Amino acid sequence: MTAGKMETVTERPVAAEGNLGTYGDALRRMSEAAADAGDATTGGKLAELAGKLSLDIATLAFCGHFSAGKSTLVNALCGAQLLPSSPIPTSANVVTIANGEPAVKVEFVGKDGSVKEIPGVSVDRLGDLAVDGEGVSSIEVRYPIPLLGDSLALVDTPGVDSTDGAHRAATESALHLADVVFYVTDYNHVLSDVNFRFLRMLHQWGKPTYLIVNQIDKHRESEVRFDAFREGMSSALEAWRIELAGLLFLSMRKPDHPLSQMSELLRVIEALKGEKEKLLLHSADRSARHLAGEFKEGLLQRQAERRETLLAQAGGESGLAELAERRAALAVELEAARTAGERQLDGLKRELDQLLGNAGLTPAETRERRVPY
Ligand SMILES: Nc1nc2c(ncn2[C@@H]2O[C@H](COP(=O)(O)OP(=O)(O)O)[C@@H](O)[C@H]2O)c(=O)[nH]1
Ligand SMILES: [Mg+2]
Repeated sequence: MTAGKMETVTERPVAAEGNLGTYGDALRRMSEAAADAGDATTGGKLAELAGKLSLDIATLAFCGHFSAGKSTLVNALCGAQLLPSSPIPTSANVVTIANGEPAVKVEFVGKDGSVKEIPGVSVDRLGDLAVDGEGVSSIEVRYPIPLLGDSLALVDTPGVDSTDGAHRAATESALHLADVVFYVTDYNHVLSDVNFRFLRMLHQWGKPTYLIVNQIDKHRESEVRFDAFREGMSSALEAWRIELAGLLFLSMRKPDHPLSQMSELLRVIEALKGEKEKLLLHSADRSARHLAGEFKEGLLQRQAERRETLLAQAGGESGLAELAERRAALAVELEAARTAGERQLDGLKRELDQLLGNAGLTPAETRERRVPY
């Protein structure tokens, strides 16, 4: 694949048919069915998916190593310094940005697990919260960003290599809900295993993924020819069996660097905007199938657990074998008793026939004394 030959995600076939409304209804029915069958977790996730579909906005998530330049890129796309950017790990939270009048909605989880909103946060204070938002569960920002229109939202995530479990979990759940992923890597770290493992996982999820090699200003043609570098990347992607929706090179530091493809990225985002409905259906369909798989796994697990419980009640495998033996022995006994009973009955019948057959031999006076019917 070459950077110049760019296809948009939606040039690929989309599995889902129908429109957002009918698909949303189907997801809600699936959610109820899962909850009724005792799987509240999957039921909740399906309901969340239906809720996301009804928002009618496609989300483009930016993920990758910390310091790859994700926040710098998201700021550039927004045309404003909304997010903190620095060489040390900064973004501690998943931040969602949509077009609109400037506003910030911050939610945090209290010690008792309840979700509360922090009122009156201004866009200028966003940086502090995104960096040091202990307990902050979600940050949603609105800002006038014509590029997004009312079709798209951008999501900035902490690094995929974050050592904080909560950040990793937040990143993962943001990626689950993302319709398209832009995986950003620093030019110097392109070939790291973490990148390929992550890209492979996104591919397996069926998530349309664009790979952005940022900091291309660090490239030195005297060290390695750009063509050779790109070839090396293509081979590695092939070896890992990763299919990308596209590959782009950028420099946030030097926007007019000859290798930078910012205008191409903007063209891709414009194209995605026009394909919003297809994107939403595609990812809802993928996620629904994934959740159906999880539901099935859960069901099998619960059945296995029930079997274990019943088995324990029966005294384990040996108890079960004993019970089976005893059942077989009883069946034999029952059969024997039945046969003996039948044999006895036959004997009685024969005796009776004999008695009645002998009736002709009864003396005449006895016969005459019989009461007529
Ligand atoms: N040389 C160079 N540095 C960059 C580029 N993009 C971002 N940086 C710097 O890399 C550091 C990390 O950027 P940031 O956006 O915070 O990365 P994030 O952790 O992925 O969000 C900052 O100091 C940026 O100024 C680039 O294209 N070239
Ligand atoms: Mg960041």
